[in-house]
Amino acid sequence: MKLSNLPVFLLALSPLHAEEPVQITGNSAAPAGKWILWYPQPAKSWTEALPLGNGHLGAMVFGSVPTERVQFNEYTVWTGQPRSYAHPGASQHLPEIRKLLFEGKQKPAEDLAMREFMSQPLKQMAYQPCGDLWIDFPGLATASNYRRWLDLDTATHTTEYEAGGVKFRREVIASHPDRAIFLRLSADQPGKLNARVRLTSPHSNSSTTAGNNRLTLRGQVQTDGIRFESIAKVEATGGSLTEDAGAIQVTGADAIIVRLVAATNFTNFRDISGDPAARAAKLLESASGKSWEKLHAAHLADHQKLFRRMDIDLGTSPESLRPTSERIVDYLKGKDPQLAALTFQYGRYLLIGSSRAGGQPATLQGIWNDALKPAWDSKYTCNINTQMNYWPAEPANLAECAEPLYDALGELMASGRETAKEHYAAPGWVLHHNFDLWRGTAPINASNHGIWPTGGAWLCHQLWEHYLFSGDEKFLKEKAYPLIKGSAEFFAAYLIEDPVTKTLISGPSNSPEQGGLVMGPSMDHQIIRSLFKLTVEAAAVLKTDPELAAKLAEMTPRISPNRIGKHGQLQEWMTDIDDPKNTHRHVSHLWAIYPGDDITSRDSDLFKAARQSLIYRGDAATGWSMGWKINLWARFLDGDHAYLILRNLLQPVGGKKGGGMYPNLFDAHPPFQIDGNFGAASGIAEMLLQSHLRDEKGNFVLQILPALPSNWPAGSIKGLRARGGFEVDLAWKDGKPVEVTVRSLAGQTAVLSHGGKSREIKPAAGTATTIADWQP
Ligand code: FUC
Repeated sequence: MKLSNLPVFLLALSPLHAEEPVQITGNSAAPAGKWILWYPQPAKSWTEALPLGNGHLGAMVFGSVPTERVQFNEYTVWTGQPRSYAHPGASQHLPEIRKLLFEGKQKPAEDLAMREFMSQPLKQMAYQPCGDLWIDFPGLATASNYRRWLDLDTATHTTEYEAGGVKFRREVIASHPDRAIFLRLSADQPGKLNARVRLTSPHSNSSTTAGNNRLTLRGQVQTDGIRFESIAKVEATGGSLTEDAGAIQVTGADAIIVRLVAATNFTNFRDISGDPAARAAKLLESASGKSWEKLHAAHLADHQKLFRRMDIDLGTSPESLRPTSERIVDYLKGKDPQLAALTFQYGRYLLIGSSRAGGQPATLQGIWNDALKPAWDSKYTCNINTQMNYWPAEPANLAECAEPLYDALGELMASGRETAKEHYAAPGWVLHHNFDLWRGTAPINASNHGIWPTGGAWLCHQLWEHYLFSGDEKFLKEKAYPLIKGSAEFFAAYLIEDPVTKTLISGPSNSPEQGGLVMGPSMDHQIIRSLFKLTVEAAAVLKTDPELAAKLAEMTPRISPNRIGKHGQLQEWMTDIDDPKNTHRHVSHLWAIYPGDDITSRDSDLFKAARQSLIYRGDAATGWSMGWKINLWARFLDGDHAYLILRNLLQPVGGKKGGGMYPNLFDAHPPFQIDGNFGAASGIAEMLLQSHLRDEKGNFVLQILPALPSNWPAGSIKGLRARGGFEVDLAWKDGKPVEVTVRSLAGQTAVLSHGGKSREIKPAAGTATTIADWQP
């Protein structure tokens, strides 16, 4: 049957039929727990609701009375369908575009590129919401002792309130082992639960039917493309259950459990022949028949295996007991150091929720999106944003959460080969500044910023970082190296000699996302130089491809170098045209400092110039830009400046240049964009430990507390990861380390360094060395 022929119950299900909000009276106290976001009122908007996720489903829980709303996402509900975005024959115009740019004719070059070089179609597709689960609790006029909270340690959302002398409680989890969302509703007296459960979708081509204690939502995103099915199964202990007009009514129950699953026809980026109904039924079957206790225990074991790898203490105060939204408002007062620790743990929590093996990478909004037309399509922008999403993965000890990104890269290589061939007549693969579920790799939107070919090369750097952090040669050989090699092959063919400097340069490209189409933006050269170097190193580790390695080694020193300009700045472009008053959010030419290491503190002049560039760019910025600046100031070993930016990021949304936090501690571009949450988490890690430098023997230097701000004089952190396969616990007092424990996974030598002094240690693989009373 075609979907349009199905009965439509949407009118009866409309959220408008929800009852009026009830009046909340009385005060409630902070829930127990160390890693809590809590509120004494229900969420009125989406950015007040709290996120749960299992990498396949995302949920935003509102905790409202008398109608609970759980807005949910399924990870493969996107617009569009399998397709190639490459522009056949685009490469024929490449020489002319380059020629025009070399002649200084930017506008004609951009016009020609717009006509002949852009992806087909010009735009990529959008991540979509799936549905909403509603639970009406009729007859409530007032509620007291209300509170709702998210416990990051248990990944459980709880809502509590009292009404009519009865204490009600709702718990919600998004379980990874069971690939489902579970709700348990309970009361402290039997027979008191009356609830009406409904399931809707914002997609117009959707409908819900009720039967067999289940609500089944069936929908289609567009005429062709993704079809989805979601099932909510309602079970009551005591009381009775009836069905009407697409809803399930529970009357007089002691407790209720709702099991929610969802699936689509998506199999992979080239195949959408799956059967959503069969998949959803199977998911429901395996999520059924288990008690709440059993489900919750499996969920906890899975979540805590990742979450509890780390702990952090930056100081505590009574402020940490206040509702989270109030803490954000008052963070500027400097009395609430725990909010920074919570932000760190929240970044880890959000990565666990939005990016798990077998799923899709975290989008611009992680896995949480309620809009049919989300900002920037809630897709993957890879001239900073997608990369930033994964910055905490290694240092914050969640390496396996990056697996979806590595899987996506395998697909991007397939699609990117076609783009390399059609757009550049080059071997290997290339990814420009965006991709989507369909793995578009060609330049999108507009020639002045869409033509930026180093997105894939940057992501190869992250593959290499995973190898450096883990020492996992199997990963390097099987997953990383084919991608790294393919990217290096592309750039070896792509680079062109600049007629003026005779260096090898990139182009047509741009310095994201300003200055228009140019030849030779500095960021490209930093990324490509790093790519060539790491390819040579990887080939040596794997004892392979000596000819390619020799070729890259020969080309590397010919790539256009970093240059210092007339304002003492690191030049963003080939020519010295930087405007010191330019406060653009992108700080692309500082890639060399972080996340790259093309320039380090050992290159004193360039390091100084890069720092000067960051000063010119200013502190105020959008969320992700502040996230980047925290990491940069940490690399510039300036903890107080890093802290200053973190403080600005932890302001309520509304700053002139953007940024800030919503009440649910989601970061704002604005609107909500999750990269700032992840950038903040990695920035805090970078302030406490750095490991990008190596000594003359090639051992990693572990810089202990390299950028500790004066506001965190005493504290501790456990479980930070460092390059070389180390896990590090640190405790400090009066701004100085007092105890350092280094566990080694790979048995390598580590050079611990602090305050200009260093000390070599070599714990055997699987063992730890603890240094109390730090004496380098
Ligand atoms: C890039 C940025 C924008 C935004 C978008 C998703 O285009 O320049 O600020 O973050 O990605």
